[in-house]
Amino acid sequence: MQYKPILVQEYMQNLLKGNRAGCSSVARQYLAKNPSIKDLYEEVFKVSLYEIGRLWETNQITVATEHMATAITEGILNELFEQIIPEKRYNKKVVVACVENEKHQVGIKMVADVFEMKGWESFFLGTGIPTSELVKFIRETQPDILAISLSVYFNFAKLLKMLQILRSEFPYLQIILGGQAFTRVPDDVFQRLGNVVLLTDLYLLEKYIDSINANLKT
Ligand code: B12
Repeated sequence: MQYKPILVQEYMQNLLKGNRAGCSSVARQYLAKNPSIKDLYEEVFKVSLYEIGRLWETNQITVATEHMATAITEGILNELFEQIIPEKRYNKKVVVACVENEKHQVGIKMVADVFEMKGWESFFLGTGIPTSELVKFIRETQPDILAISLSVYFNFAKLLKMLQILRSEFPYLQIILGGQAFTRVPDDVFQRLGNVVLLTDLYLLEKYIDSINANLKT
């Protein structure tokens, strides 16, 4: 019997019961079989939170249960953090943030972690950062990349405004984008954003970072 579907099911059951220790145990069992935290994020945490979203959207669980499930998963991400730092470090920095008014931060936290796994220094700003403050932070930290997340499509106009400001302040800054909202963005609209890279999951992100790291010295 495949272990992955069983572990996803167990993780979901523990999430719905609010059993944080049970969720932690499932994460450890997964890593014992497959020691890839990135795969654990994609195959267990993301799949489960998408299912939580479906249950919430169809009124099968309450908002409180959805909040609890998200908080437990964020807590486990933090627990795993010390396991993800590799010995090989590059002198590279990424600032990781959400579009203004965006309240979803689990996906972008995973993005920050993948950069750390790949030897980069990541600055995770979470949600609710006004663009003017982001601009100040970028000036201070001088990152090599800015990663931005957008989950809800109704914030797309805010993203456009944000990119306009960022481009005028930092014309050469590499910007990468991701998040569920982009499944709803038609290609021609995305092309108009210009000079940004869209990466829809952690596998594509890993390939993208690997291609940069291949040309770097530690
Ligand atoms: C938890 C949750 C919330 C929490 C978030 C708390 C938190 N701490 O993050 C709260 C309660 C705040 C919330 C609020 C809302 N939510 Co909500 N939420 C969710 C839920 C259940 C899980 C989100 C999550 O963590 N997913 C797991 C992560 C790992 O997945 P991810 O974000 O897609 O990230 C992956 C990729 O997209 C990618 N990625 C993401 N960002 C980036 C960035 C870069 C640079 C890269 C490379 C990759 C990348 O990497 C990740 C790994 O693959 C989803 C369900 C779902 N399908 O996700 C709904 C969902 C996202 N929410 C939704 C909605 C509608 C809302 C509300 C409008 C509800 C309301 N009426 O108030 C508000 C909007 C608030 C706002 N202004 O943003 C919809 C969005 C539909 C859409 N796309 O437009 C969803 C899909 C639920 C649904 N099925 O309807 N939500």
